[in-house]
Amino acid sequence: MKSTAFKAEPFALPFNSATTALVMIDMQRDFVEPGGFGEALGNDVNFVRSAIGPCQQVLAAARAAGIMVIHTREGHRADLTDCPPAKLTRGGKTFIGEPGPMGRILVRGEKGHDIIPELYPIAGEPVIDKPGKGAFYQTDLQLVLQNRNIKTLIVCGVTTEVCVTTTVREANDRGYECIVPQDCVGSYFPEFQKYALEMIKAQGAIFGWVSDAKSIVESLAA
Ligand code: TIU
Repeated sequence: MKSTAFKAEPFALPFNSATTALVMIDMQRDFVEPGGFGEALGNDVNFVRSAIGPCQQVLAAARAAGIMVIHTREGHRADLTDCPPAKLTRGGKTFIGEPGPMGRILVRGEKGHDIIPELYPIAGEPVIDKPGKGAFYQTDLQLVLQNRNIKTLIVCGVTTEVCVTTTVREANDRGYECIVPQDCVGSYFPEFQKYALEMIKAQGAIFGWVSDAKSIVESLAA
């Protein structure tokens, strides 16, 4: 059992590899490739694609270190019965469930809903399907973490100010210590990226810690 600390802001975060998990949030085609939900909402997906490379580095390091790896996907049942009507029309138009170049937008089982090939889960890595922005809402994520005695979460993915920080806030209230590598999260809005990260680490790590892929990789390999 290894015990060390992640270099982070506002201060180093001690962790134990046996009780640490990597949570890869919503690295789905729908958010990071053209023709998906993100673009339908009016966003330029090029802003979030910079996170893919650093996420690959952290994912490889997590697998090599043998820490738990969990992936999440935002999306809905094909009949949309789990999609709140208020979410369906968000953005002023119905996108969810509509046909697109990668299948029905944000619908489970469709090509656009799946995780990008660069970060595809391997056997033994749980995939959590979530109907909301937070990964704990209406999912069994907490049960999965509890059963493995996980205490520390490395949270990567998209988008920084939406699903990543919603999940960090949910996790923080449940007693998990979250660390976010800043280059492993992406936003369609550079200013939201900056302030979302600042909000996490402000006030003495009010929600969690902020680090970077290089530091996480080094710590996991130590
Ligand atoms: N729109 C946006 O920035 N994000 C989402 O709708 N979902 C996630 O962040 N995954």
